[in-house]
Amino acid sequence: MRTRPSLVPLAAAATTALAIGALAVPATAAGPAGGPRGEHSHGGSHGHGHGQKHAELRFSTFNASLNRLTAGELVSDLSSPDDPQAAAVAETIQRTDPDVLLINEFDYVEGGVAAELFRENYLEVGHNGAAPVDYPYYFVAPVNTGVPSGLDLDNSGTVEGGNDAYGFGTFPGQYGMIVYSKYPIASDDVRTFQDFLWKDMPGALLPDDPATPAPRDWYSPAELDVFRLSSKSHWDVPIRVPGREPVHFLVSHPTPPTFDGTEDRNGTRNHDEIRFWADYVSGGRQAGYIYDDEGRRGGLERHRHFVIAGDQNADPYDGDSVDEAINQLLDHPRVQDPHPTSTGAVEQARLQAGANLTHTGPDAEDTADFDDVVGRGPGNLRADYVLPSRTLQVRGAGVYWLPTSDPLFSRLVGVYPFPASDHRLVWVDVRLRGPHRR
Ligand SMILES: [Ca+2]
Ligand SMILES: [Ca+2]
Ligand SMILES: [Ca+2]
Ligand SMILES: [Ca+2]
Repeated sequence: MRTRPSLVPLAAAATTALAIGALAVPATAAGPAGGPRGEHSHGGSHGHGHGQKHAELRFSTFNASLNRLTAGELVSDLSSPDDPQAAAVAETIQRTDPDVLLINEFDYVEGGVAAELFRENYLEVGHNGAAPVDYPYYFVAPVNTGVPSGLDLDNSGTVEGGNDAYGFGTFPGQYGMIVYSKYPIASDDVRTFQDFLWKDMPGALLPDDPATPAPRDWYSPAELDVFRLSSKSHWDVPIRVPGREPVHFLVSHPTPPTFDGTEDRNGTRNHDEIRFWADYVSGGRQAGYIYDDEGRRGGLERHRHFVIAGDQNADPYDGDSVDEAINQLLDHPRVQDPHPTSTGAVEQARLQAGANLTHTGPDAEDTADFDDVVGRGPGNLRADYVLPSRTLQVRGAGVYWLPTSDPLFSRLVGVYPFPASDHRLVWVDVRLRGPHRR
């Protein structure tokens, strides 16, 4: 374990304090007093910053399975510090110590109630010798999962249940997401894309009902008039790093490309949910069709720093996603892929065998431990991504998939049924150059 030198000059810290006072915090965000910390240590291999010339940040994504079966259950579980799964998730976060973290599958609760309970009762409490971790800032907002559409979206003949919601879920907010940050969030500049309509994406892969001759008609015109592209939401959350240009944390959780029929309505939606960020970071005309929930049009300006994060539910080689779905990001000229790996994924692919034996993608890059029985599950996949813009210098990357020989394996990683999640935390360290670099 290495200690990272302080990243924040004193003068910049003072600026930060002013910025906190200026935060017009919407109901969806919170920013109590307290700037970025000074020194802290990281669990993984980690480069050093260089005094005050560079800032180095660890960005992470973690599908933490902090979703529950009913509304209110997550708040109930997080209200006391003794939920073993939440504790394993928190310890995983503490041992990897991200500066900016997206958690997928964290039920949305109004007023940040679940966000604050998890922070106070789990993240700020050390687990099994891991140091507590402090996130003075978070952003959370409503999602489409579990919100009834009132339409028969799965063409079952009745309007009911998770498949007829705007995104699959059995109550509003199930499988939501949250961003935690050690650095201030530019709350006024956050953009959300919960309401963006799929039909408004040019060339959308609208699914076809194979039983009719008309093309792309799985959804009726009336359904397409309200059908939202994002199965949860897409958020552009700008992170303020003192003395640097902000880093736009672009987060989402595209729907799994499964649980459908030959029309592949979820596979095509997954593809276009991923395409949304590809177009967004292209900017200019390519992003001209995009509008946010406040009606502002367009994508990201050129030369902006960004980090795309989330469970994209798409592996570049294996699994059920539409071919090329994730390559829209991996091959994007403004995006770099640090190829995070682990030794645990290699070991589990060998031990679990089954579908893993026919995979063409590298086992070392897997991030999710799915069912391996051939014909029943896809095997282990690369599903979770942290993809920085080419404006950022990558200093390191990894997947927190420990090998069985690690004493923490059974408590934090394990095998099905998992102690924390079927997904692994992915981290990427990036360096932001100082403003006066020659
Ligand atoms: Ca239905
Ligand atoms: Ca048709
Ligand atoms: Ca597996
Ligand atoms: Ca694999």
